[in-house]
Amino acid sequence: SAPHIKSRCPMYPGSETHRFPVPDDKLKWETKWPEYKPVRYTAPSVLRKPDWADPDIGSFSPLFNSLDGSVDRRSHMGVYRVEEGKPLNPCGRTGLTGRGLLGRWGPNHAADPIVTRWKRDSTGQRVLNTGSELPVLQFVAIKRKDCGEWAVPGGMVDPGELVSLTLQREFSEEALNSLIASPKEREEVHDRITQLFNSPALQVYKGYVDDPRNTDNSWMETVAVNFHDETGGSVSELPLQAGDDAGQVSWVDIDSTLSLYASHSQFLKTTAKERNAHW
Ligand code: RP5
Ligand code: MG
Ligand code: MG
Repeated sequence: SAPHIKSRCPMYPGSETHRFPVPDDKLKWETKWPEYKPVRYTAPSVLRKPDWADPDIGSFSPLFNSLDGSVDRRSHMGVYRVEEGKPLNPCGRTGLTGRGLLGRWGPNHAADPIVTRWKRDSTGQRVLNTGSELPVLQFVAIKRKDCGEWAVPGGMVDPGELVSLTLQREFSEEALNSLIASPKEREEVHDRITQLFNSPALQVYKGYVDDPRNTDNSWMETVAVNFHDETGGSVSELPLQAGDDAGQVSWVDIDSTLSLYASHSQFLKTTAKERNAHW
């Protein structure tokens, strides 16, 4: 897999903790590096033992690389190494051990719904990019409250939850604010969104996410799926409203200059290419 970069960001998010700097040639666990002295950090919010987090290793030995009760500890990247009872990041060193802000030892599974429509002018015609002469796609983006970066409205797969449900649930919570709408509104929105999320979709990515929260022992993985409103009559008309961990929500034009959270722009590149849209 490609070398992770954001997983080596100098300051660990939401903390005053500096990662031990890891150069590209020292990423791999197979590369001997006796001088490697990663910092240990697990956020107070995780140590407080919320229901979404594992206990600390020692008192607890989960079934790594398998389905552990309802918690899926298998990686999309294949079998990962476990050393001294701790799982090792499949993309190599990050400069920090422990779990940081992540709840699970090993893979932390998320799902990313990429909802798209064609950009249209006031007469309803699809807008072409003047350079590539290809139609411009737009996707529903949220501004994350934790870091202020724009992102796909993704979220964690609950234990035992089907990924198809996570995709729809997270989109509804973060981009439609289903958490506060009136029961009648909620039903209308729910019906329309259920239709879109049950229409033929395109899986654009499955695997490791280069997320700034990753550590040597805990990392994000995702399944990113594109749901496309071809005619503009479906989700395009729904009122977007930011909710949960989203501060803002907006339709955003897709192109190669997008700077997004984690490795999300990579998912959009695949989406644009697959849909024959401008990138
Ligand atoms: C990213 O974090 C995933 O791609 C997904 O978008 C997101 C899930 O975490 P939360 O939004 O729940 O913080 O790595
Ligand atoms: Mg969420
Ligand atoms: Mg989220």
